[in-house]
Amino acid sequence: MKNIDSVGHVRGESIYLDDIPVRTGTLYALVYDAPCAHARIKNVDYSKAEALPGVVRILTHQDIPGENEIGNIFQDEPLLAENEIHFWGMSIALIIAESEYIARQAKKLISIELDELPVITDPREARTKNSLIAPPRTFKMGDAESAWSACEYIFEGTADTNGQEHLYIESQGAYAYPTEHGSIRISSSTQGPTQVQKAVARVLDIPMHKVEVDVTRLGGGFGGKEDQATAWGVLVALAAQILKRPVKYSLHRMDDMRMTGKRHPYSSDYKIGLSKDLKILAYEATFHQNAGASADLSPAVLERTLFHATNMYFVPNVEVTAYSCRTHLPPNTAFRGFGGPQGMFVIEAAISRAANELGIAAREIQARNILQEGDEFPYGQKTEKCEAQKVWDTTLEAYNIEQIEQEIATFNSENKHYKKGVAIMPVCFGISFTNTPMNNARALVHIYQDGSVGISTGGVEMGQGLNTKMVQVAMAEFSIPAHRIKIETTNTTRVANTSPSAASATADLNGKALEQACRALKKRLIETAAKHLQSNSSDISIEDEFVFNKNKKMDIGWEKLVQLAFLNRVCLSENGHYSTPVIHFDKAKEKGHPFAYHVYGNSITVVTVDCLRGRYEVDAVKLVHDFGKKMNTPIDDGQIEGGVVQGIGWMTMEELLYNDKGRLLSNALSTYKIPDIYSVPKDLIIKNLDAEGHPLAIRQSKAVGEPPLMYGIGAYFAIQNAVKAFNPNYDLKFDAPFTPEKVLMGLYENVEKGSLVDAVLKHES
Ligand code: MTE
Ligand code: LUZ
Ligand code: MOS
Repeated sequence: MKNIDSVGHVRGESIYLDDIPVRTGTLYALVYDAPCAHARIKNVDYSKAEALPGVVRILTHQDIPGENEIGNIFQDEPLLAENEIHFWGMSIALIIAESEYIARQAKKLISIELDELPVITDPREARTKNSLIAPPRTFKMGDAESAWSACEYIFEGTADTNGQEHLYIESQGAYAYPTEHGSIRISSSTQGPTQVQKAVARVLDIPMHKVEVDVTRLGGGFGGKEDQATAWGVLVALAAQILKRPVKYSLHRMDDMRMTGKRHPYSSDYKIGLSKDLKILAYEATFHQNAGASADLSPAVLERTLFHATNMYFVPNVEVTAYSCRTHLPPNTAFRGFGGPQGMFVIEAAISRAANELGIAAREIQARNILQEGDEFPYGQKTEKCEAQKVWDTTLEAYNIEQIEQEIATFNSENKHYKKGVAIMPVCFGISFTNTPMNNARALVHIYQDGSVGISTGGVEMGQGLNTKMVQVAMAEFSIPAHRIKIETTNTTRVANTSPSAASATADLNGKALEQACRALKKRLIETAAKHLQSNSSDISIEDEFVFNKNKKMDIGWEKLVQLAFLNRVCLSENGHYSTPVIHFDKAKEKGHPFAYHVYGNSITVVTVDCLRGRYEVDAVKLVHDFGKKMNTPIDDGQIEGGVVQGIGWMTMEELLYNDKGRLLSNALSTYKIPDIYSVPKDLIIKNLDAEGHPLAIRQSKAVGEPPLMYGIGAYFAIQNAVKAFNPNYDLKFDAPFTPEKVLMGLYENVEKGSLVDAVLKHES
């Protein structure tokens, strides 16, 4: 089934936040944000700005009727700065004007006096200074300490990954207007409407029932709108409440890039120990997460780093510790993979280091340590329906890894200035919010008198195809075609207390809630038909829009059936609720069963490096993915393609740069390079693993949103192998992204007289 939104997107008919027709009297908001990263505020002079015609009001923390607090996990994040600035771009005041242009003019008229304070941008420095968001966490299994003595080989090192700008196509924004009885309605580009609702209630000091949040769709979220859409929703609500007028804010790209948090950069240490036959006997890692200035979702992201620290491998002795380090960067936040990719990069780095030292291909180590059925993860959960070995084997066979390696060897021996490299990147990703209580959802279904169906769920469509999957669920349950079904906006008054659309679990959680609602309605319809036909409910079914009695088609179509029910005063609305069974986690012991199931996959990445220029191209990413019983091929394959390219971008070209004063230098698309059509692998092949799926996945179709991003990690190691093929003296470094500059440096380091590298440098042909 095609994505139901695709035609609207292509024609420009889909209604994003900035397409909502503007109401009469609408005012425009603009944040006045901090011009440095850490300082005490001595004085801010708004007088000139306030005097500008068209400026309606400038709001500061003093205008907040409730709490000046939007922190979710921890209460450490003011909406508007009070006496101190914690990061460059922190909101200090909100300018409200008759037009956006006037607001921008006014912003230039504000002046500030500051006492600058020392700035920390590096997480290791933050740890040394004990600047932590929360106490460190450690996951432990077996006894790494005593396992070292049994290891034949031990390797240690560091591995760093940089952050990543979400670059959702639609920037952050919100639009609020006051309604009756002191209530407020907010349209928000958020993955978490309830988060916005809760924060508005707290800041405005009104009950949640007076705050309605509505979301039509997002032009991408990628985690950047899980928690960080909240501030903008609260700001417009604050202004609308105080001024009793509609207030809108749609961020400019550079403002969005400067003021919002990103994927967390990590700086990590690893130690890996192997037996003579390449079994990983012990693994230790210490992760330093650059959390930025406040907690945001950092503690949850940190947790997922630990959950995925051993990726798709079984390691009997593990000790991994993670520090969430408070720095003076914008608070970093959820980003596709949610800390998982940062953890996986480190063990892949450790394996790559070991393979390099031992003079073998990394895959020889990888292959010896694949998770098996019943193996235990360091957090206590055991694999069940484990597809790891199967997905590993299928990938290597289906794409003939030996032949790929042979072709690369031949190419490299025949080409002096171009070298190819290959890497294998397996992925094992746990599905569920790691915070167990969040794993619940609701859906509200109305069947109207004409047989058409309206569905509301707590899930937000952000391009991932949720709405289409929800239509498919209802079609299957009712046995009716798509045109009878409409997916409504996500609205806190129709579906309350939602978890954000995140953790790749949106279709599972909301789809299962929707199934519950549809099944309850269908039961009532079947009872109606049974009564009408004087038959038994157990003999009645609905197939292809018709009632069947004892497998015989009756002259009762869907519309007639709905009419019958309505005339019999049967309730045609239902609210479904779902909470994931089985899962639990004990943070005191750091053990439990946090995930409903795992998604498995494996990929082969081949790159070509231009050894004169340091540039590279991704020739191919060939993968086998465990979709379970895939319910929508175009959507799920689209998720894989997007995820792979986004992962390659993170690993190879997207380079966030802050100066030592904490100012973002890569603050626009001219200085922050993202993948374009030329960065897409020339060959991207997706094969479905032949698998049963999992009963906790919606219609056995496993979650697909985040896992494919981690295939992109393969690009880092493939480039590394190509660099090594050119320059055998290259010292392995694990410091993503592997930008062309870094590649060039690697190609020409430690040059030996008489070597190929030396010859190239001397222009010898
Ligand atoms: N795909 C598109 N097109 N746009 C997005 O914003 N977000 C990703 C992924 N795929 C995203 C996307 C992230 S971070 C998550 S958690 C999942 O989609 C969320 O949707 P799901 O739970 O329905 O998979
Ligand atoms: N968000 C969250 C997530 O709050 N908890 C999670 O476990 C999670 N995992 C992935 C992405 N977002
Ligand atoms: Mo995705 S990082 O769970 O929004």
